[in-house]
Amino acid sequence: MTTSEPDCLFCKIVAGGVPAEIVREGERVLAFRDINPQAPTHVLVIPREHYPDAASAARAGTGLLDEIAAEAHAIAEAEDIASTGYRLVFNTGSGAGQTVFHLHCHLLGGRGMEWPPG
Ligand code: IU
Repeated sequence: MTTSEPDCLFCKIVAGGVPAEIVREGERVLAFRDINPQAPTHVLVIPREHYPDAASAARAGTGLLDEIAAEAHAIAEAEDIASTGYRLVFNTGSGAGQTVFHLHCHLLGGRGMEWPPG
């Protein structure tokens, strides 16, 4: 495992080289607003270390997915959407719409959600 990838956009956000509207900063995770929001609240929660996707972090036994879910819930509470409900999405693989290959969890809320998702 490498902790940072030179060409990874989200590693650059972690390093402060690419601007982002930071919502919360933890020791191992960082949360910032998505630049192309799909809901009134659309925040990305990412690990500071580079993992290409959720499965690779899970395989490595990092505990990061627990931390990301807890962080997302704390943000949902702060944005007052926890009680109405919110959605967490880990797009995994290009066929599922993953475009940035640094593990990230989409936290979406503040509007009604449909199922199945598009
Ligand atoms: P995806 O699950 O890999 O498709 O999500 C990547 C997200 O990263 C997507 O929603 C983009 O709008 C978002 N994003 C961003 O917030 N800041 C950026 O500089 C870039 C993409 I490039």
